[in-house]
Amino acid sequence: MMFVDIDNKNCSFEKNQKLVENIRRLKKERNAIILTHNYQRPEIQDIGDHCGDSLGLCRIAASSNADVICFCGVRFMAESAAILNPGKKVILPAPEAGCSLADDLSIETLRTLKSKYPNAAVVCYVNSSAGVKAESDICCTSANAVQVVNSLKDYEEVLFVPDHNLGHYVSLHTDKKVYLAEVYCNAHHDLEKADAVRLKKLHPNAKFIAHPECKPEVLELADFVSSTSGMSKYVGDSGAREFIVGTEIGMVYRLQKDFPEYLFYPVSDKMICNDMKLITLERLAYSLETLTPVVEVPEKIRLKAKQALDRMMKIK
Ligand code: CIZ
Repeated sequence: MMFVDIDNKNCSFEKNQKLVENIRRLKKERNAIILTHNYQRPEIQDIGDHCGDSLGLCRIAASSNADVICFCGVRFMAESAAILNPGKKVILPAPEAGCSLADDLSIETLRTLKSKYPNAAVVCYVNSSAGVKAESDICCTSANAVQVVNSLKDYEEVLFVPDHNLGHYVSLHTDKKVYLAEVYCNAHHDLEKADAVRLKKLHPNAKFIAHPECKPEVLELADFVSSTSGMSKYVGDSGAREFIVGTEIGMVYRLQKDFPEYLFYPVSDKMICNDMKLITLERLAYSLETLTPVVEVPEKIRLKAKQALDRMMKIK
């Protein structure tokens, strides 16, 4: 029977070392690539072949020649890898890892919104189900959402789903009329303006970097608003040495690892996505050992969803 230690509390250093060795061995034997999202636990980020945001990981998945893509993230990310790589086995060590954005916008709701705004292009954030992608004209990530919307030269109106806050942020950077859905990322939307104000007072020399899934009143306080990949770039380029990080807590580990000479403060210790923490070394090892759980997308949906992802990938 599978042993699952969700909190990884029973893992001693020696046990972790053994698991790491096993994972490395299995990875070679299976010709697998391990892709880890920036919000994963530190030990999972450390063992990945690539750690990044969903756009970067999508691109790597699309160009990799591994036989197995082991996606350490949440379901919609593994689905995207499966959509782009029909000949490969995609495994997700925690199949129950969901996302409030993807789970809270049904295909039926999207169809209702589409009939309300028939002239609008449908732009769908990758944090969405394969079925929702299949009903959309083009996908975007938080790294390219503004670019994607502005690339739609034939449209004056856009229906942006599912994330309301990201869509609102996009609406401030385009001349198009943007219609929004009432769906939010719990981890980002729960961040309050008061949290940001308190941290800025505590660290007056720090730059506040915030994710566009946060509320508009939080974003107004930010020195820089961007996806996690944009945050990494900004930290490297800005010349500042201290940063208040307004996104899921896993990104603080990633930044501290990449920039050990700088200081990073989480804006709130409540910014945790529990779904992103479901993958442990044990579950990763088990997944590579058994090559399960496999993520598959029905072919009819896959082909339509792929069109929306391919259109996004063409935008540089
Ligand atoms: O696009 C992604 O991977 C997410 C969910 C956040 C980010 O900005 O990287």
